[in-house]
Amino acid sequence: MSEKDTIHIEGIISAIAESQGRGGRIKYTIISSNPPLSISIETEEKMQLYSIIRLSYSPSSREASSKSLEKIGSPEKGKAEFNSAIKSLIGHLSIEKNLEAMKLEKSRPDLDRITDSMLSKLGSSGEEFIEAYLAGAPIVVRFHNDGDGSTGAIGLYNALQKIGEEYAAGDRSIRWTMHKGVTYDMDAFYNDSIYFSNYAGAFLPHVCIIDFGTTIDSNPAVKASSGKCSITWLDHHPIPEGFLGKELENYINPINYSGSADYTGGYLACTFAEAISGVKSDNIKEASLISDVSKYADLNNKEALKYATVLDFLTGLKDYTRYLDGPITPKYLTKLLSDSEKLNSIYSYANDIMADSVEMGLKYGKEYASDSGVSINVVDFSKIADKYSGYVLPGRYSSRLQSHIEKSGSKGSITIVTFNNYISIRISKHIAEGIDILNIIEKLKNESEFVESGGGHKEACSIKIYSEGRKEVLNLLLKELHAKGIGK
Ligand SMILES: [Mn+2]
Repeated sequence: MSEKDTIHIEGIISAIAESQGRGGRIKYTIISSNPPLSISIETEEKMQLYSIIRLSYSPSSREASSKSLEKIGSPEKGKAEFNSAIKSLIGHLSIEKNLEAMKLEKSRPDLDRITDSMLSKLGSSGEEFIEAYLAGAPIVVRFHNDGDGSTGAIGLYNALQKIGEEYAAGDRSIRWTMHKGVTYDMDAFYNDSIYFSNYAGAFLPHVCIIDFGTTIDSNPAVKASSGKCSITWLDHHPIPEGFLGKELENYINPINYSGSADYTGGYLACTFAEAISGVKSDNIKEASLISDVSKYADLNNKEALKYATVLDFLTGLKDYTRYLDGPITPKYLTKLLSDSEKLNSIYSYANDIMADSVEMGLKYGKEYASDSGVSINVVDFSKIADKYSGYVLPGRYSSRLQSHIEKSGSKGSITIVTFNNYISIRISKHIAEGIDILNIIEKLKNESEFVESGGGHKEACSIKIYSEGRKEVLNLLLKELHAKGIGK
């Protein structure tokens, strides 16, 4: 660090993290109001939370000198001044201005209307999140392992990069985790708790959940998190009765703001990210709509379609290490999406595999035609899983197969894909009402001891079964459909 561009900064210690991995060194985060900055620095020196300190800092190299630390004010004094210091720093992000700009945005009227009704919530939750981030609280971001969840993580990552470039120096404690499954369960919570240990600070540690978790199975972790960490929860799934997460201060779901599940999780997280940073991620947002088969999806947006296909492909792999040389993080994905050669090659590969597997499904599947032209196609997914081990999850596969059948001139279709203890069902929109598949599933629950659970939407749902009863459940399901005059 050269002497000549060094300035002296005064600030308040807002976070202390001790870690064995640092060889006895302690990481401190310091909030300065002038210049507005959050600095993380490592030293062996022992200091107290809220102590006021002076240190030398080089704006050009964005480095602080750990040798220069000097205590100049007591923790009592620092604590009394801390609130105005952090508010002054956050003030520079001009979240209010971002929200105003978003209000004027009218490129997607249907979606903008929902965004508008969420704006003040996005602003207040965003402010809490970014306060914790800049004050050095450890953060875990968990994003769902699909195109929708990963677009949300990318949007948030890009926002934090921009804010970090302007207002933060030194390492942040943030971990990005691709999350399998739809529950924020106790395993995940314990895992996060370990990451949060050895930390003391002005704010609680923070978990950000993107695009999953709205189920009563998350309730134990929601309860356990109370007082231990704050949760910013960005999800768009239907809220079941008794789900405790919806009571959390920073639970945001467009369903509660005159929207529906078609306002996707990734779209929501990117909008949240825009509120705190002003960074727009239009094609990434659009990709989330395509990935989640939202009614707002614009399939003519070729760039977004490419992103969605590639992200769906990579996040659905059982073993992505065969394709990538690093873990799936938003940093990695951002780099990949901007590398057009790599992007194009994965895109065409993903399309080829999908086309092959759809062809295979049609070839080996069983078709039940009916006079009306509506057909039922039953496909055993295990053959496809054998061949393309690791790619294509059965649920996503049934969506693709269904849309392929619909496009090839059918008058309507019911696609049934079976795999292990799972049956995935897709039904064409115009016949879904008459079939009332959710009612059929309820019937099957009573009729067969092999049905464990089931549910979803009228056009897309699944049944969890005990695999030894697959044949029985499938036959009962077909019988119900035949009784409605389909496939017989
Ligand atoms: Mn989603």
